[in-house]
Amino acid sequence: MANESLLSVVDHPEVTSELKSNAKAEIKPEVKLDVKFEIKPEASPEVDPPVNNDAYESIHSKSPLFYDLYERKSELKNQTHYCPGCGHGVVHKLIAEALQELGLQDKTIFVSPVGCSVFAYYYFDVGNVQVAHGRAPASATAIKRSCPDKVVISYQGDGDLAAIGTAEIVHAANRGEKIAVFFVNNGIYGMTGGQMAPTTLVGEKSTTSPWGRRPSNEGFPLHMAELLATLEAPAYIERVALSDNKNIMKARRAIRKALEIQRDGAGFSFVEILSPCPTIWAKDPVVARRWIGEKMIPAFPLNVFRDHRPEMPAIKENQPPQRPVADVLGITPKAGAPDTSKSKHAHRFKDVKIKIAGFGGQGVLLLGQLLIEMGMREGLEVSWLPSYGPEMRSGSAHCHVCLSKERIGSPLISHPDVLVAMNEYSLRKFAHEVVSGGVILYNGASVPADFSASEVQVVAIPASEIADKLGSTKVTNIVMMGALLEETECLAPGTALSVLEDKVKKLDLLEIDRKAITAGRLFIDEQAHIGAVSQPDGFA
Ligand SMILES: Cc1ncc(C[n+]2csc(CCOP(=O)(O)OP(=O)(O)O)c2C)c(N)n1
Ligand code: SF4
Repeated sequence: MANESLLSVVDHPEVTSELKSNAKAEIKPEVKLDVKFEIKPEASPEVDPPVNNDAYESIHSKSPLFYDLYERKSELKNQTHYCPGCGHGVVHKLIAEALQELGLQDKTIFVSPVGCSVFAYYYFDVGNVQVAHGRAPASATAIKRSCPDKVVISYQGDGDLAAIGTAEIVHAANRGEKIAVFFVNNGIYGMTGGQMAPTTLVGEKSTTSPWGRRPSNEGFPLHMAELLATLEAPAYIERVALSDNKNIMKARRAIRKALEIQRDGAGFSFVEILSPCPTIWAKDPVVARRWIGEKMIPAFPLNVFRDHRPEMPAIKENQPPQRPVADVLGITPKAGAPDTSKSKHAHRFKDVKIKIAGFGGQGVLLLGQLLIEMGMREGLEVSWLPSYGPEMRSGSAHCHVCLSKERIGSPLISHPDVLVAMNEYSLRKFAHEVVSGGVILYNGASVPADFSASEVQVVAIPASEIADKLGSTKVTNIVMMGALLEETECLAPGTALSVLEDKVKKLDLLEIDRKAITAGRLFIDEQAHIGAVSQPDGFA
């Protein structure tokens, strides 16, 4: 009976003729007769025997490289966003398994592209960076060069890699960047609804080639593996396919090999994976896989195009100077300036995340820059991420400042410890982001009557007024800096003064800046905290 139902599945009109004949060949009538289920005497022969799940060992489980839950949408916590039968899911699984087998999870940084795989960071429990369309090899280059001990993966579709990002992939390969590129070639733009890609086959229809791709008009398909194989630097280039289980196993080996090459520091690897897109191809997932074998592989032959470590000529002369950057740029500290090599300030925090927000022209970005300069002089890791609109003045502007004793993973701050709100708009806009136990320093005579923030200490500082009295509204941001230093003790006021002395060339303005820092500090010493809560541990 079980075999009869199998045969009826095989006879389903959507199952291909080859699969049907293979399956039917395997399901011989005598096999049907030989099948003996352990049916207990009392069970009806019309009913399938109960399945004892405990009798089976589950050998297929989600790789620990994937998150337990995918925190994208509540209804998608246990499944990916990919369409049924999409090749991206298979490639993700192969990459996860290879990283796990090689023990590289904690060393991996995955660069995801623009395309259907843009959300790879919801799945892979590794370091993740999502980058602009086509730029993954350039970003991967920067990441690998700054973190040479990491395993950096550039994961890209064919629209991403072979259209908008053609230049980036060619130059990264030509430089022999020690990254692994996984190029998922489904011959179409999947995410945007099926426009022609450089890899679309001759005659293949797409929304932008409704009569089929014509070489006379759209050119021939681009063979990226072959193209890159003309370069000297790449260490490994292979094209594989997800057309059937045998080829999937070959894809598995190729992905693993590319990662091994990077682990061993051997050079640039590139694995092109012919992959199904059942949705845009308007094909059943089984038919889509078969189509890869029938149509794509003849046009994109599977092959190992390169498998050797490139020979890099050792050039002794013209080596770049191996000296500290400050030396090379001629910006070594002047005599009497603070010793930048070690911390002058006993920091009580591990890291402090500060968001400074206001209007353009209020010195919002400059305040952030001054803080990171101070942080550097105190031996901290620092980052500064500006964000501002197209308006030169009066548009909204903010910046993210991280000061840390450890390397900073991302300069982006979603939940600051401190918000410096230079105006009411910024106070209302960003207050909810501040962590519980954090501080808001607000440039205003008092906090607006209808404003409330729970679990956060809000301090109103009339910084603009103080600055006016000191002789220049321009130093409002420096008054706020003084308040910030006094309130949080994140950096030493002495460092602030030395940075200002180096940066401010006009002596009269420098004098006002000095007074502004002092005024901001004094105000904090004398002001009343509103809604004060106890300070979080480790954060002054
Ligand atoms: C600069 C820029 N240009 C165009 C787009 C629109 N866009 C988003 S995804 C995509 C194509 C993705 O196709 P592919 O790389 O083949 O990936 P797939 O979705 O098939 O996996 C395009 C053109 C964009 N987001 N950004
Ligand atoms: S549109 Fe195609 S590539 Fe995108 S998720 Fe669906 S099947 Fe995959």
